[in-house]
Amino acid sequence: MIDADCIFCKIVAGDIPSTKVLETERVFAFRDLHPKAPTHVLVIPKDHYANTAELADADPALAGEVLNAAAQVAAAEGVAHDGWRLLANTGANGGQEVFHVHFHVFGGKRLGPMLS
Ligand code: IU
Repeated sequence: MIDADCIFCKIVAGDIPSTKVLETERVFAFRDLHPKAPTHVLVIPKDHYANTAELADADPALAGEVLNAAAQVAAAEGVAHDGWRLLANTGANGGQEVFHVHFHVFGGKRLGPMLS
């Protein structure tokens, strides 16, 4: 399921360019345009779900695939050993700005207790 107005759906389709880091049958990962750490990758399901709750409710197996892909990204980026952060802002109060569910993979530096 694709949302024609969604920017991340357009990235998955290749209609908007991105720097791809990993792709599986149902998951896509690309570099964040405005990185907040040396490694900053967004991991998303190709199908459109607005947020983490929608994804988990509709397709828990896919949520697991996204989590697995995030760990693969961390390993491929060389940050798995020193540690990394997985973050999914959810909803307006959670700081979510793009309403296609995405998981941020941060790494490559010592992260503080919270990213503001
Ligand atoms: P948020 O969790 O919804 O706040 O994060 C959205 C992220 O998507 C943010 O870090 C942006 O820099 C990033 N991003 C991007 O990488 N490419 C885009 O075309 C757009 C946003 I729009």
